[in-house]
Amino acid sequence: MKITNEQLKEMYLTMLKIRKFETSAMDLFADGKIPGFVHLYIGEEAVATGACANLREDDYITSTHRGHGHIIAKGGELNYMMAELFGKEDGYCNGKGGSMHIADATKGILGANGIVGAGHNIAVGSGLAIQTKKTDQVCICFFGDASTNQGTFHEALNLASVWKLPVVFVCENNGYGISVSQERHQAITDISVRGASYNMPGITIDGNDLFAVYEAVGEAVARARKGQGPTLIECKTYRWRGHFEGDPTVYRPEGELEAWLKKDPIPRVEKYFIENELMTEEEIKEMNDNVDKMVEEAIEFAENSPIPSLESALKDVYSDIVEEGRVR
Ligand SMILES: Cc1ncc(C[n+]2csc(CCOP(=O)(O)OP(=O)(O)O)c2C)c(N)n1
Ligand SMILES: [Mg+2]
Repeated sequence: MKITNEQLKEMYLTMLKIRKFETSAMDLFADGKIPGFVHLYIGEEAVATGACANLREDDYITSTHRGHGHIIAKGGELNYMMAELFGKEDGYCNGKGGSMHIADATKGILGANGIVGAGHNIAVGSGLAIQTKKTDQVCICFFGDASTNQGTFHEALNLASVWKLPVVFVCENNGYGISVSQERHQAITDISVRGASYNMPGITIDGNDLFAVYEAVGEAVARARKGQGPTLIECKTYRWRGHFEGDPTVYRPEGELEAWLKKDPIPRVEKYFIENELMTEEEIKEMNDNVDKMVEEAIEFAENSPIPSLESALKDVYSDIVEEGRVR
């Protein structure tokens, strides 16, 4: 599949946004500015970016507890995201949801999700809605390796395949479910083999290779749009940080992180830009500086946003009224 230079630059920009948003969230959490839990996506940027680059604004995604990257890649607003992480009134959920509940109906972002395996079935529901409405939209379902041991994963793949739903299942195999390594939580190496049980194409790719993700998901999205049904794509990747911020990561074998740091997806794209003379070092630096500014602005927006009032504590708790994409 051909990628234009403009598309590639756009994808690079998205990866930078994710990396810098997450690095800032890491520092802000350490400084005590962000309450609750944060699960960072640093190191996995190529998956969300390469996958979502194949989507239109009216397509859907479902996300996970590690959702910031998916949301940014599908066009989520950094300001509202950061304000939500801060627990502030101008956040996506008015400060009541935090990192794991960010959704944006205007962008087809059907929500981050703190329940492991819950996104699979939401994706199937959205696929059924698309099929019923007879449009050519698709839904990408993002999920982790450990979630493929949940019953919901199997139920979702089964129905999506039987009904030929326009869902692309994108597994982010980062090698761990919390502190439990993949070989300790399942007896297979390649999760893509699980597609065979449902007569669904399943492939394994290098999840740190932006081009590979873009192409594999692109083909799956094209099949889904034509009504040819779902695909399971396993992206092998690694989370650089602990499961959540504060996790001491004592369970990692020595040298494992260091080996994966060498496979950083971002410099790989920069190298491509330089080697193919698509961007100069200066242009790359300028783009980095611009993204730094965007994230700084988001932090300022979050800091200036008020803490939700006590009177609003019970407001919207059961509401599903969506206005401008944000739950009001
Ligand atoms: C239904 C359910 N069971 C258990 C948990 C606790 N839990 C939170 S994240 C997680 C591991 C998820 O691992 P994986 O799916 O590989 O995603 P990753 O964190 O690696 O991105 C578990 C068991 C939960 N949130 N929901
Ligand atoms: Mg995992």
